[in-house]
Amino acid sequence: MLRPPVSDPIRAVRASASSTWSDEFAPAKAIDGNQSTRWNSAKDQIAGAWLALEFAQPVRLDVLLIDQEVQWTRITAYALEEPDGEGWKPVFTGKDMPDSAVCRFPAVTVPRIRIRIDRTSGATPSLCEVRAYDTTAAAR
Ligand SMILES: [Ca+2]
Repeated sequence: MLRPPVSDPIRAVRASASSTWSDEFAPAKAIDGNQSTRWNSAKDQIAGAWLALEFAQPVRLDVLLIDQEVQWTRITAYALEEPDGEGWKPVFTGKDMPDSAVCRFPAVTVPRIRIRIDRTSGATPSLCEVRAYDTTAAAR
């Protein structure tokens, strides 16, 4: 199993989300390098909630590390999606996300990627940190 750091994370320049609980839980809190800050979706938004990472230009990546907040709830069904025309298509689907998820998928070159939450164990989803990696770079 991959453990970080295998390489430096690919820096996301911006994070956006389907909704936000409050300014304290803004999307940028999921890419600020601080495990004690987090994004949380708006009250009552669970299925269909998403958080997207945006890059300065298209980047190649094949791993996403996701640290979720588990004090109140756990994400029990989710997908990672790449842009597809005007929409999105999944590159990875997962169930019962651990505290720190290592999501590996066939490498994609994309300007953005998003985590779509389909279900949780109860409350709204919350992500402390999300980091993208290209673990194929060392092999090239
Ligand atoms: Ca954070």
